[in-house]
Amino acid sequence: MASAPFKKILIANRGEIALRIICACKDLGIPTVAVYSEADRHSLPVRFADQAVCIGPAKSARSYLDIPSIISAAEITNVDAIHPGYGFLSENAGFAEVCEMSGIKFIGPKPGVIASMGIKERARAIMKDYGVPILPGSEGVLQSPEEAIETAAKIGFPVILKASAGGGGRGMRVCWNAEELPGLLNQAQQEAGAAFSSADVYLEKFIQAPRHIEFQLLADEHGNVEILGERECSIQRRHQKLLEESPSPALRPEVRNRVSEKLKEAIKAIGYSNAGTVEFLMDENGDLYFIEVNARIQVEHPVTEAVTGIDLVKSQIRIAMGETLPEILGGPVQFYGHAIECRINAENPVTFAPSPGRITGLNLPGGNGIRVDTHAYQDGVIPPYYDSLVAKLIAHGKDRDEAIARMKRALDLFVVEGIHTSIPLHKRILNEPDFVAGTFDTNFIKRWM
Ligand code: MV4
Repeated sequence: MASAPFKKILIANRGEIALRIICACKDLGIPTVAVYSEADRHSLPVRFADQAVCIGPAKSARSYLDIPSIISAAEITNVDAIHPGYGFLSENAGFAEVCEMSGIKFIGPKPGVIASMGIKERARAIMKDYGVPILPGSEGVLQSPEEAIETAAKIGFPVILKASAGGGGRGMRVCWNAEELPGLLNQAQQEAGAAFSSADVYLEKFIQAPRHIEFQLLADEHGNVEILGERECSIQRRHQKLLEESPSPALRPEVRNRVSEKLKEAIKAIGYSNAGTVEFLMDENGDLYFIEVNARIQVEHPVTEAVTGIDLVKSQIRIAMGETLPEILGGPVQFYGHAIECRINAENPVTFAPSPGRITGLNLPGGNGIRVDTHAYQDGVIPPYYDSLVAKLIAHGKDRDEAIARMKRALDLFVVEGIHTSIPLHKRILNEPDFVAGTFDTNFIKRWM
């Protein structure tokens, strides 16, 4: 079914995910091109890609976000595809379109689909149309303070105002009564207009102590869709996830099955292709409500890989080459055991302040059930310009208890010297009774600190 296998792939990213994509390409026998900023000249992706091109100075705006520089690098190295990783240009519909116009395959959904999923209020309306549960809220964008008050009165306070072009927690306002609603709506619209070039705001019932649960999907370019279970992502601080696991300890099988079936239909109808994540909030009754679609591979994808045995990045590339899901998966998706990921960040474990610098000592754990995805090496430098992710530590076991035990063992053997990391924080989380019991929500870290 493959239209034409790729002869060379450019990776428009850095750090651990660039290395992860290089590994998938090596597994497929496809040569790679790394692009790098001046700050990443001595990084492992540069070393392990077949070719490497410097695309500009350290600042992302002039390197990893610089579309003309990346397209130039792709043209001089004669690649036939670009993998954007996560962050940077991964959900930039304009970039996907420029790739397409330059005859380079963008490894991700079609530009029009990326654009429509980026309009959160539109994604919400589409999901509703296909029977995916959404929270009660406004029908589309709010047109006036009066409409906001009327809608909020109908569904009941508290409500949350969200920027339609926002996402990931930016441009939101929680509102507790009708008196403060017009002022908060105005603030939300101002902020959205300044930050996202669209002042569109919508409204939803506010869930005060939700769990964050997201479904992984793969869709080929021939209309086949598979849902690869969910990830529990409630352990986070200020919208930065710290620890993720699969399956969720809180999701009832009946809810998982019902939502998966609805999602499959919606994703088909949207014409979504490649890998994607659909985010939900779980309320205190254990019910799920759609919030947004992430049209990219995510940081926490390895926990899904662990429990399904499916290589998601390899699947992304094969989908982009025109292969079908039945060819790629080779049978029904099967789930085994439980997986947990700890994000090891270069940061102070108490203040969370970034802690860039040189790694003077390093011991990476291994052993049964342990995976480490990292671009870190002895004497390597974590630059201050980008996110602070140093490594992802993934533990897999037959059940949640075994995964936790293996994670604790691996954290004990994980040594990073020269910079501060979140390793001590993870050791503490893994010993918290609420974490061990699986009884936590998105306020876990805030409540605990
Ligand atoms: C919400 C919510 C409560 N009620 N929507 C934050 C990120 C963005 N993707 C959606 N977010 C939220 N939306 C309603 N109707 C609470 C959050 C939220 C949150 C969600 C997931 C994980 C962490 C969070 C932390 C604070 C707020």
